[in-house]
Amino acid sequence: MKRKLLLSLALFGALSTSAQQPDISPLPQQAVWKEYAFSNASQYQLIGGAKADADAVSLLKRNVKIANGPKSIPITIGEVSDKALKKYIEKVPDHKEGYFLKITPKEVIIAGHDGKGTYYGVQTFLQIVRQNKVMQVEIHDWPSVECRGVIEGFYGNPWSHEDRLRQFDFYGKQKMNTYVYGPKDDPYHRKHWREPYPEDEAAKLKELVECARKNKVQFVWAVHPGGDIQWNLEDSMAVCNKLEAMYKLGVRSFAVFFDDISGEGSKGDKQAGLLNYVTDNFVRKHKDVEPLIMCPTQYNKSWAKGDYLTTLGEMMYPEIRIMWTGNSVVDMIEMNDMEWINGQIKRKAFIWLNYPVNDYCQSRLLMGKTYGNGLDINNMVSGFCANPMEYAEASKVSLYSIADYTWNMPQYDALSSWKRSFTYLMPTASTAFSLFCNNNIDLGKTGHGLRREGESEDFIQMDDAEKVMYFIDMQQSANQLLADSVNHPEMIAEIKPWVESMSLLGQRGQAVWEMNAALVDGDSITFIGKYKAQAAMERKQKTLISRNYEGSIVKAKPVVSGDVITPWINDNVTNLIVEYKKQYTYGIDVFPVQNIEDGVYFIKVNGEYLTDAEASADRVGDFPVFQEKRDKTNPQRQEWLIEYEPLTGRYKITNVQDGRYLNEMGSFWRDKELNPYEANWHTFVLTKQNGKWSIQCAGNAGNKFLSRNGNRIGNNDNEQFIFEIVKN
Ligand code: LOG
Repeated sequence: MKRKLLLSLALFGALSTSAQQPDISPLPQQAVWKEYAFSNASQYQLIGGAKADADAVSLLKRNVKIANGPKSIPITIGEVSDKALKKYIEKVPDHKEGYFLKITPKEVIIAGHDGKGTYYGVQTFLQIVRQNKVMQVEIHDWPSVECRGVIEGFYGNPWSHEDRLRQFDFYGKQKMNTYVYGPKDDPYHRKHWREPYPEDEAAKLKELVECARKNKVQFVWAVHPGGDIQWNLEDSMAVCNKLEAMYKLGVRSFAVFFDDISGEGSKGDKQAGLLNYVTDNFVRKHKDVEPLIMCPTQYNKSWAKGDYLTTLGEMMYPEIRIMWTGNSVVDMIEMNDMEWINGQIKRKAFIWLNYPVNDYCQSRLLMGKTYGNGLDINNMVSGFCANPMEYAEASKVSLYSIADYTWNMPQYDALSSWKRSFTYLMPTASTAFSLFCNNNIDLGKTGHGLRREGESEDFIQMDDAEKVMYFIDMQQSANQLLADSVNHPEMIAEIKPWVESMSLLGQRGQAVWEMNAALVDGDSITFIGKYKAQAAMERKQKTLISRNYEGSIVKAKPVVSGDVITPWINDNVTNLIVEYKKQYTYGIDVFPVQNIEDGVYFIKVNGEYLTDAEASADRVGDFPVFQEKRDKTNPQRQEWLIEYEPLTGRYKITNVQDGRYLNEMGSFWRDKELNPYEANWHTFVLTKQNGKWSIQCAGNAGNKFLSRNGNRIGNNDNEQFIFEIVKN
């Protein structure tokens, strides 16, 4: 009884002082909160509205009640240069896009450094008056980074028109001012860059540009000509013509991309020449066009060689901005990275952050916290844009934090920003959404190497009983999210295959538990029944497909908690089967059987032999290739030992010549010390159909299939029965 009383007292204390202090995002630079000012049912009277930024005023009018009356609270609004605001000149931060906002019981002041500043002041005001009780406050606020936002620069299904409209509304609210348009699979951006957009698409782009403008977002349209550009006047003019056509649709800022190309198009001096030509003949011909942005071919340090970057730095007009992804393609950015690149290009790099983009790890959603970028680089960058996932809504978890980070870098806190995003994005299902995000964090192993910490963090610490509860929670949260599609149809439609997978994972986890209990109880019938149910759910998980519509460029097979809970369940099922087989014979034919005998085999595709071509024990980063002919000198290079691995119930494949195992990428070890053999990573599921085999990764290595890729063996998402595995 006593304890209860104490608790409610504490709660009351908290309520009276800070319950109304709202979470403002992005976090303002300086805010001093005081007591209660007025109720949110108040009505207001505008002063200075005629002079003030029109978008700011219309935003305000759309969201609060404006009426002249004795009880109306006056809002003085405008730019500091306006007469009505002159006396606040000392209060308004001397920063582009900054603003001063003051709320007292008697009046409200919204004073922008400029039009965007006023607009952002209104956005902050609206977040505050959404509370029941509006608090008194004085806010001085300005952005840390000049260009903040998003680069739609991924491979795969470009965002839809509606996705983009919703994004711009979100950017306006989150004070992000830049959107770079460069979806790799828009043919008029890259492949057919010379051609104009068809009329209907042009009309949509025009609408987008207008919507961006209203939300104070600079719409930057990018052309990607490097794949086939000729370095002649005709093509230089073709670039200008295309940009001119986009100008007519309302675009006022442009970019030229040369990423992911090779050959003639990748020459630095030619690229610099083109950018200067376009500046002279297009940009400077218009009074209202911003300096160009260019994405270089060597856009990260690991690819930098020769004098490419310094040539760009010396040759290109200083106002042209140059993009940079960091030390590698996918990397977080720190101070010394900026010092290095800025020295090379003699200007401040414009960051293209390859996160949360998942076009190279499509089975995973990257919805973890956005961490790892330095908190001191704001003066070293000319812009900071994040490349998102093709899942526009799901990307907002990270983009919310990108807004926080770029607006107020010194005070950015990755964890609290991440948590705030759940309530902001999914207010009616934030707890379920939080659990979902917690299980969709890491990328797994990819060629780019980035990993993200914290996946299913709570689960790892839990004891057995808590784990069962967690599985139940996964299933229930999934149901809640699916039901919340009433409130958030777009978000749920995007993440649905992952949500369904999470539900099945939760149910499989519960089944594992029941199998374990049945084994302890000596109940073989229940054990087999639960095993079958679990296996059926696993099969169902494998049938889930994202983006499964006609015309979809990329379809994905969802993986949830691919590094923690999925392998945990798989390993436990395998161990339980091993235990069961020691004790019982009832029903054992339902388990996967050892379907190939241990022994030495050839692995062939289309009659060609998988070969450890230049075997030598100390080579690193090595991989086998397919060869047409039998190797006469070292026949063992083409022989593979396939062995059953009892702990995992899968197979290990090693080359007979030098004993190196085949790993989940279809390569040999990268480094003997760093990548020693581990059954959880390096065993495969072998399945036979019509005389041919599929070889599938499992355990910690995910569930991709090995396939033939050129003359190598690689992994991908498609089940392929292409391997002939034949006895020597
Ligand atoms: C592409 C980008 C892609 C990303 C991640 C740049 C500059 N270009 O390796 O379009 O989304 O990596 O896969 C890239 O990052 N190439």
